Amino acid sequence: MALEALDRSLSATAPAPAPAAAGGCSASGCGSSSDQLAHLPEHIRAKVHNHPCFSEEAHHHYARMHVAVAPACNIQCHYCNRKYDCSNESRPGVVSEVLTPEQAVAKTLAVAAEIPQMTVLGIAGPGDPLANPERTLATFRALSEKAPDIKLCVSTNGLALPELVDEICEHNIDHVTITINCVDPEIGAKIYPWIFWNNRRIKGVKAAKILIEQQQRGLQMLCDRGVLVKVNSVLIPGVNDAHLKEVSRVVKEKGAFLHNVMPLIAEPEHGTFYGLMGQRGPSNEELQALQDECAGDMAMMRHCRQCRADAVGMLGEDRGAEFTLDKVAEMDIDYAAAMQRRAEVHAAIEANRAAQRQQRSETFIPITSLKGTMQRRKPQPAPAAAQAARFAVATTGGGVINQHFGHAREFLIYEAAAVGDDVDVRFLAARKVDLYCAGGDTCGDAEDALAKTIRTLEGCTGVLCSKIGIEPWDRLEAAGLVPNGEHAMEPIEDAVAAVYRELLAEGRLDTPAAATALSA
Ligand code: CLF
Ligand code: SF4
Repeated sequence: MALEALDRSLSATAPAPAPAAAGGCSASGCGSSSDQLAHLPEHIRAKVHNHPCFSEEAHHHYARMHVAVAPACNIQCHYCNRKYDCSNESRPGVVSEVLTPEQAVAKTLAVAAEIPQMTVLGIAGPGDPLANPERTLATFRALSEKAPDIKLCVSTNGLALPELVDEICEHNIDHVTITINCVDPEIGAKIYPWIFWNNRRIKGVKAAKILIEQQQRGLQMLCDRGVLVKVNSVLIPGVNDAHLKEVSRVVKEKGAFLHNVMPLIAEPEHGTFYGLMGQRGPSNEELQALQDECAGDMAMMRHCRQCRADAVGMLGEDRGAEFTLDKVAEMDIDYAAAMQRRAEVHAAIEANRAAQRQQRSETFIPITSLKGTMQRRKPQPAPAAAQAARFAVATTGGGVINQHFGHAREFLIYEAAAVGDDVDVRFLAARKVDLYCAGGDTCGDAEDALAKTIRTLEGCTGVLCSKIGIEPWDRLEAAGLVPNGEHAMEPIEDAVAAVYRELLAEGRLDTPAAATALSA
């Protein structure tokens, strides 16, 4: 691995500077979403602690990659065009390069050496991995021998699942995602026009009934064998939106670990049935409302990026272009040596996570003045029953605020709310934006991009980033958003709690933007 790659990953995960005084984020009230795994038994935590999809905290630190070895599919979804990747697990619109198992293994070893924080190899398309069992299982088999430190993960529509459960367990595939959009065949018939089953094409309600039965059987069998199952559901307004709470209840009862409700992506240019019929996807607010409703029944995933079937890197970034087949062929990988470096990087990441947890529990909230002079003051209790407010955060990972506003391709949305004397901070979603500033002479469309970004951040009260220019600062303020560049390299939840307290103390949460957040 190139030394600078190791340096980059280590510096990205270096412990955040510890504040100088004591007080306590927990003690002073930062209810962190990062402690979401604390209640789980040790053996489950060990399985998910470095899986960026199964653990929200892990996604700040660890990366995943997909290898596109599975071209065929055994069903048709109305939101899928076979020219594109399987949209059960990846967004439509980009075709993947289909790999042989051998090519997939070579690529995985190359990525593991170059991106040591990559911990999970997933197969998620471009068709259905279990409709291509030989290619999928051959890839997993080779990787479990050659790269035993990488977790294996597969995503499926579930039709072929029950018959393959034993092999999945044999290959140490500890994480399985099943896309379950319904448990009612009448609703299923509106989503799936046909399935291919026992060498026959079956249509309508009968097809949906078989698919649902197979999905539920497969889910139960995996849970009975201790495999962690995540259920993905595509939220299709007017089709299954009122039904997904029931789906959540049923899959939780069977033992699913996590439910990931994803928005339908349907554009006419994708050529899908829904896209051509004008079926709309949900708004951010509709998606979040449904996730909140389902959350009463089970743990929800909210940080999904609907990534490509050949995605490489941290969630939200795509480094696939660095690992095309020709580039991989030129790399000389010593995987034994790479494993040593991977272990060092993982140890550094875990030390960083431990330091952040410690900081959350021991330090007071740092407060900075809007003029930029660092000040500290004792934590001030938030008034009881104060309102919730949302904040958009620019980060490249590591769990800290470390990205320039103009370089952000996405913002993480957090909600802060006073609960008694504490401030509870929870992660809500990731929202993609166009790059506002690419540097040099490429900011020609910056005006437009900024206007779009501001629209994307609708409902937020403030924006936290490591730095921000004067012009976007003014534009954000004019749009009713509070920009803040004062918390660079601080843990996200601490910084959000600090800004929330500051605005609350100054009586600035009664702005229209804050009101929008509350009414959403
Ligand atoms: Fe890939 Fe999926 Fe495994 Fe993750 S993705 S197979 S569970 S390693 Fe993750 Fe991407 Fe969302 Fe999938 S962010 S689309 S949930
Ligand atoms: Fe497309 Fe995936 Fe559905 Fe198959 S399961 S039709 S590849 S979205």
